[in-house]
Amino acid sequence: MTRVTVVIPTLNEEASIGAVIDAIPRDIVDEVLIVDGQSKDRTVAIAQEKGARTVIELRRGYGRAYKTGFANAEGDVIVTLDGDGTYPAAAIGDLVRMLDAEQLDFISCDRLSTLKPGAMTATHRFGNWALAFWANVLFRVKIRDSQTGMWVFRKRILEGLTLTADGMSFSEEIKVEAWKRGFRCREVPIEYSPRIGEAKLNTWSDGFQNLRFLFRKRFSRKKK
Ligand SMILES: Nc1nc2c(ncn2[C@@H]2O[C@H](COP(=O)(O)OP(=O)(O)OP(=O)(O)O)[C@@H](O)[C@H]2O)c(=O)[nH]1
Ligand SMILES: [Mg+2]
Repeated sequence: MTRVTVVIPTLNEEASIGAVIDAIPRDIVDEVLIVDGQSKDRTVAIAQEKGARTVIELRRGYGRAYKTGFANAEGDVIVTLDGDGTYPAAAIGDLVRMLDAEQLDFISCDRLSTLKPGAMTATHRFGNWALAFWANVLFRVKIRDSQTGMWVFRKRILEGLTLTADGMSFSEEIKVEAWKRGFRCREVPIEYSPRIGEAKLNTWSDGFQNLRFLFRKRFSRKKK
């Protein structure tokens, strides 16, 4: 039997984390693992009340939190989500079944194909387009939504990926790596909703950092 772990990094998501965990289908998901960056609010208490396992990662960063989460996940299949209510947890069952039925290694959930007005600002839409454009040019891949934070993948592929980013660039890096290392990857459209609670992403600094990261990764002399 395939075991499924949902990993969610959190930083002050008390307004939404309870509803996010409640929406996860427990008939298919064996473990919900919260990687908390020492939230100052009730995020961890709420997650524990809802039956999630929690680990604390004091080192800052979205990518850092995921690396810790993946190392602690018990499942053979890992599903990722934000703690802010933007991703459709209810779709997890269909996505995991698709991974198995189509014998895929990595599904990246594409927010941009079916984006509703209001779910993403025009600036973020442009940033997403620009970052995907450069990822595709630099790494000769074909990814529509390079920044989505919802992925469904087999844990074993992590051994074959070189994941260097500790910040927000982790999201584009894991996709570029999965695609270019020859794993069976697919993008599947999902519905994306407006965020609940305060954003941790800084549009301009994270946007430029993600762009710079792509160039650095591509042209770094170290063989990665
Ligand atoms: N543990 C941990 N979690 C983090 C950190 N930074 C962000 N997160 C969490 O990672 C998830 C993604 O961060 P968001 O702020 O939603 O970033 P985003 O989705 O790019 O931006 P929005 O579109 O505004 O939601 C959220 O659940 C955050 O709480 C961090 O440094 N440590
Ligand atoms: Mg988010």
